[in-house]
Amino acid sequence: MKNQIFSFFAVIALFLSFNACKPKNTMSAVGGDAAAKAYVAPGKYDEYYNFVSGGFSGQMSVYGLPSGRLLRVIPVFSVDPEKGYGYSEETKPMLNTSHCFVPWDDLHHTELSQTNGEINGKWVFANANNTPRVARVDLKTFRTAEIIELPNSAGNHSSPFGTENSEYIVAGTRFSVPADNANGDVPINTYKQNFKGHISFISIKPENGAMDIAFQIKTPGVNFDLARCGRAKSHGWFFFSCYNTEQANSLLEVNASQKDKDFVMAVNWKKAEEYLKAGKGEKVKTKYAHNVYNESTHTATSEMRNEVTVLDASVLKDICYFIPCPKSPHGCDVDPTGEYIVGSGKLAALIPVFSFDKIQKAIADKAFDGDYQGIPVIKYEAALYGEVKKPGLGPLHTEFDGKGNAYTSFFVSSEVVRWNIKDLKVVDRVPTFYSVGHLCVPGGNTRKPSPKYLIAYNKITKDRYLPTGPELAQSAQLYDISGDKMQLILDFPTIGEPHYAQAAPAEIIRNNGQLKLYKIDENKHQYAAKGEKESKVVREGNKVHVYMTSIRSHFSPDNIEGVRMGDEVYFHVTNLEQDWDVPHGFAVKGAANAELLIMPGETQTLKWVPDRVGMFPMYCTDFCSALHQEMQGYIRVSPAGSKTPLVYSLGAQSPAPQTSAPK
Ligand code: RUQ
Ligand code: CUA
Repeated sequence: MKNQIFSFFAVIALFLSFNACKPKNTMSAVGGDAAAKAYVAPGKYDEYYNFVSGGFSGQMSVYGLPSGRLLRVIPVFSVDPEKGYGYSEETKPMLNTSHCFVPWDDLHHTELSQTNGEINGKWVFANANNTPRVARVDLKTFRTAEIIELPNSAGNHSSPFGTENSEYIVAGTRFSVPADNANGDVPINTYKQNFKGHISFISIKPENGAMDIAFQIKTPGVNFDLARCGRAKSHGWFFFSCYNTEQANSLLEVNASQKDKDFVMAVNWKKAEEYLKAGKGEKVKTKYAHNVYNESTHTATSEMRNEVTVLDASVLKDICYFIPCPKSPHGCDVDPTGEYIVGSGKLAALIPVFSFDKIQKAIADKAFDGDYQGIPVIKYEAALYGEVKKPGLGPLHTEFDGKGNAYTSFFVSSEVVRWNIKDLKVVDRVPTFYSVGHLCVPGGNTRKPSPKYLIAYNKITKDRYLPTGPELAQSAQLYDISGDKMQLILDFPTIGEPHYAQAAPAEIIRNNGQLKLYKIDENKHQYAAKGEKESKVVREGNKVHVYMTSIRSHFSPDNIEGVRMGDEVYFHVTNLEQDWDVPHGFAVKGAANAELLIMPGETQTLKWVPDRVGMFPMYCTDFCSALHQEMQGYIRVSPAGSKTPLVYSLGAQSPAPQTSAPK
C-alpha cells in the first residue's frame, strides 16, 4: 500500500509541476498574419458552425469559425430565462425526468447527425451527464426538440456518440450502479457483486429524428468514459474506453490507477441487433421520461416509459470484447478509414493504436487472455497496430484530418501533437497555453474531415484574458492546420466549460431548410389567438386564460380588470407577425419565472399568480419597432371575492363592456 500511495503522489507531483509551467512568452505565440486568417469582415459569414458544449452551464453554444463570434446559445438541459425555455408552460415538460422536473444538467459532448459517415446538417445531439439524458436539437430551429432519459445509468459521460447513418446514438454509463430493477440498498463496498454497467443504443428515425431506446447492453461494473463508432470497414462496431477496471468504490484517484492497463471495449452492435431480433433481450422494468416538443402545437409533452430491453454481454458471448489499453484511457477515437482505433491513457507515456483487422483476426483465432467477468479479453499484442512513443504527457483526445494525420491533446504538457497514423511518428507539436481537453477538426469524427482548422477546448484556464474575479474566462483556441506547421490564430472565450464540440461547413446547415417563422394558419396551439379578433379573456374557476396577441406595437388586449387574488393567470401570447426575426417578448411585474420570447406565428404561455392587490404593468421585452416602448398594458388585481367584473379591452380609454361570463 505504501508503494501505491507513493506512486500516486509521484503522479500527482508530475501533474502539478507540468501544470505550473505556463508558457512564458505568450505574446510571441501568434504571428503577424494570424489575425488576417481569423478575420471575417463585418457583414460576411463564417465558414463553419461550431457547436460547443457548455459543460456545467447545461447548454450548447454556437460559434462561427474562424471568427470565434458567438451566434447563439441553445438551452438544452438548463432553464434559460433569456428564451423562456423551462419557464414557459410549453417548454417545462422538456425538463421532466423520472426524478422530477430537473432544471439543470452538465452537458459534455455534442454529436452531429450523419449520412454515410458524413455530416448531414439535420440534428445535433447532446448528453446530460448528471441525470442521464440525451437531447436532440433540431438544426432547422436551433431548438431542443426531444430529450430521452436513460435508465440503469448514472453519470452519462460516454455519450452521445452516433453511428455512420445515425442509426443509433449511443450512451455509456460513467458510474456503474445496481440496475434499476435490482436492490440498490446494498453496502457500497459490494461494488464487485452488485454494480453493473449499461450501454444504451438509442434508435433515431431517419425521417424526423425521433428517439427511442432500442436496447441496452449490460456489462461488468466499470466506468465508461468515451466512445466512437466504427466507420467504413468497421461500420457495425462501437468502441468504448473504460477505466476503474479495478472496480474500486472509494478514492478512485489511487484505487482506480492500480492496473497497468484498463480496457477499450469493442461492441459488435450488428450482432447485438441479431440477438435482439431473435428475442434474446430481457424486458426489464424501470422508469424513464421521454419528452417531445411538437412544432405544430408549440407544446412539449412528457411521457413516462416503464420498460427497456437488456442484452447481457456476459451471456451473449460475442457482442463485447475487451482490449487492454494503458492506463486509465479517456479518449477512444476512430480514424476516417475505420481501421485505426486510438486509445488515450491519461496516465500513459505512449499512445496505443489498435487495428480493426487485427481485432477481427484475434477474435477469429480466439487470441484471448482469458476473460473479465465473462467478457473475452483480446491479447494486447494481437489487437495492437503500434504505439506512438513519447508523444507528450496526459493524452486525452484525438481528431483526424483525413490526410493521414492524427491530432492528440495533451492535458499535462499543454499541447496539441500531430502524428502520422501509418508510421506513428510525431510530425509537429504546438503549445495550447492552457491545459487542453477536447479537440475539434470540422468533420474530424467522420469519413471526410475538412482539415483547415483545429480548435482546442481548454480545461484549466490561464490568464490569457482580462481578469474577472476568482473565475477566469473559459476558452477555446483556433489553429490553422492547413500547412506543414500548425499555427495558433485566435483565442476566443466560451460559455461554461467547453468539453467536446463539433463543427460543420456553414453551407450544410444554412441550406438545410432553416425555419424562418411559424405559419400562423398552421398553429395548432390549444390557446392560440390567430388574429386580434380572437383575443379574449376567459375565466374557468380560479384559472384565468388570456388569449393575447402581439403585433408591432401593441398587445391585444392591453387592459385587463377583474383578476382576483387566488387566481392563476395564464397569458397565452400569440405573435401575429409573419416576418423573419420579429419576435415579441412578454413580461408582467412580479412574475416568478421569466419572460417569454415568442417567435413569429408562435404561441407561448406564461403562468402568473398575483401575490397582492394592485396594478400590474406588462410589456414587450424585445425591441421590435420604433414604438417598442409603447408596447405595454395593465392588469388590475382585486381582492379575493371582489365583484370587479372581468373585462378586457384594446384602445378603449375606459374599460370596454366586453365582460366575459364566468364559466
Ligand atoms: S471529457 S470530463 Cu469529454 Cu475529456 Cu468530459
Ligand atoms: Cu414587441 Cu417590443
